Amino acid sequence: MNFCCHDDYTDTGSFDLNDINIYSAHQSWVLQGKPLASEDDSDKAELIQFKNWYASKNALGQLPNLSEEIKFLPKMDCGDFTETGSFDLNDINIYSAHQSWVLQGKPLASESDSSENECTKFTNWYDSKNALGQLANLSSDIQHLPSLQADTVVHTINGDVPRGGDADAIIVDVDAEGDTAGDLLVSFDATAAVHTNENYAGENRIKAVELVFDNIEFVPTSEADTGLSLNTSEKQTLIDEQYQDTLGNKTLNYYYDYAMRTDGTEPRNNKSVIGFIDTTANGDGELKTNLGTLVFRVKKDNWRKNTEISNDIKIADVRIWDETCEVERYELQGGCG
Ligand SMILES: [Ca+2]
Ligand SMILES: [Ca+2]
Repeated sequence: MNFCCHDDYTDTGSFDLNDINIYSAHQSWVLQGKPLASEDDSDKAELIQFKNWYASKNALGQLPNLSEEIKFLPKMDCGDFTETGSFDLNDINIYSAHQSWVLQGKPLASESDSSENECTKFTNWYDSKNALGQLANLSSDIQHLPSLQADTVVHTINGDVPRGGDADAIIVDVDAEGDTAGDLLVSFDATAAVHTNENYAGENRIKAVELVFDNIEFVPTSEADTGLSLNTSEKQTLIDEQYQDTLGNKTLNYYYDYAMRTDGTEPRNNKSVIGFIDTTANGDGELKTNLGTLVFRVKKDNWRKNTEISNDIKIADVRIWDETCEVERYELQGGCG
């Protein structure tokens, strides 16, 4: 999910009743199979089709007046607040309640919520109002909040996610100071991985990651000490201690034979791939949001530049596998548009 969208359908820079009416009507339009107001609309853009349909229903008194023009349609990535893969009544209730929460100055259900993330604050407030019978029951959990076009982050239940993912999805750096001087650092924002299959219906789990370098060789100093470690938002792990293949063997996997490259297209035996296999030790992979930002560290004795090719340290290819592990299923996206 890269949130390259927003939930201000009138483009006014704020949430108001028009937006709720549009959101709610749009959902019913989608559920009805996107009926056209007239046959002439069949080759028009979806926004026009919806606007004309709304106007036709409004003329019949079946939809409320709007005081602002419809400028954007709800998009699944942003407008599916429960992340169930479809628009439903829960989403309408969340959208509507969120607007009233914002208008009230984002009150907290309890003082102890002040250190919680924004999505949790709203969820707890919603629950407190629901307990009083003032807001409808939800049958799915709130996963992220509505956002405005100017917002640089989207508030999710796991914290804030930059809109469009991290612009520098892969950052390669060499630690210059202290005990770790000379270590190779690779930072990878797992939340910026967007599934390439539009019909993917999985849970956005990442099973495995391979990073292909053009001009770096990795050098194991011993079988036990791979020199590789991995930080996620929750823990630091030495890769050789944590990750095993399906036979229970350690999977450092430098892929010596697999990774022969010269300029990123032609094979050459320079040992340039890190295989980071099985984020959950033979499980189904880990949720992108749980992985957060992965930081790989390669100790200074365990890598060297192949200056024959270039002095630049760079990653040529990123292969991110989903829980099926059958084909490459994600690509990194930074920024929108
Ligand atoms: Ca608006
Ligand atoms: Ca939903």
